[in-house]
Amino acid sequence: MSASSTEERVLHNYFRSSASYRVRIALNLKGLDYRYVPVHLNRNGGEQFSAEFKALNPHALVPVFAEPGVQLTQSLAILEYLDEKYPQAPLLPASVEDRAYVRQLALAVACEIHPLNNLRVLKYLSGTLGVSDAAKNDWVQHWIRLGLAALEAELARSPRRGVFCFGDTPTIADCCLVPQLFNAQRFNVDLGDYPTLAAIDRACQALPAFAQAHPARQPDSE
Ligand SMILES: N[C@@H](CCC(=O)N[C@@H](CS)C(=O)NCC(=O)O)C(=O)O
Repeated sequence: MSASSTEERVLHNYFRSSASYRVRIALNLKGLDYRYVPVHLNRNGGEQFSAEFKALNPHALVPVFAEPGVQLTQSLAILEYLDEKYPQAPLLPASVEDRAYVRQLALAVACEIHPLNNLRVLKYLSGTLGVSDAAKNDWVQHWIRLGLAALEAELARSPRRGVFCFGDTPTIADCCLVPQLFNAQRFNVDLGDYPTLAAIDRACQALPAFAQAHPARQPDSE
């Protein structure tokens, strides 16, 4: 059960944003209700650039998470906060070594793949640098494939892998991987090349916490 009412816990986010999707999964895994505040990243030139939103996050990026006493940006910081504040359904393993390993996997997605394909990067490529749509798609697919191939190699050989990235309960690594795989499919990257990652994705999607966090199930979904 949640410690606060839905009105007190708020997630400013966008249905298709993978950083937002990570946090929705974690909130669901922990059984925490929240108020969904949509921020449309394309409409009106991008609602993330409004003065109102930039007062919440000067970086003009979703998600922003807030509950009494705390307002946070950066999805990984939010996931770690939730895990420390609400220890039910832990998102990190027990030992310090295993926790570092799980963070390593999560950061491989969050630092090495996702930032290169963020909306503002793609807008800069096509708008400022005049890159064609075909070249922009090549860019996106290149960085996704490079990152996913490395993760596939890493996880395929990992003795710590279970049904999920680490063992048989979901961790922050799965919270990051699943949205990245959704993103990959949006950009026509075939998951058949990554059988280990695809199997983890299927295991995650079978859990209501992941299924309910899916972009297609959100109130602002188009
Ligand atoms: N490292 C940040 C990334 C946040 C981020 O890049 N959010 C994207 C959506 S996934 C965004 O708001 N993009 C808006 C833009 O590029 O203008 C996090 O993990 O929260």
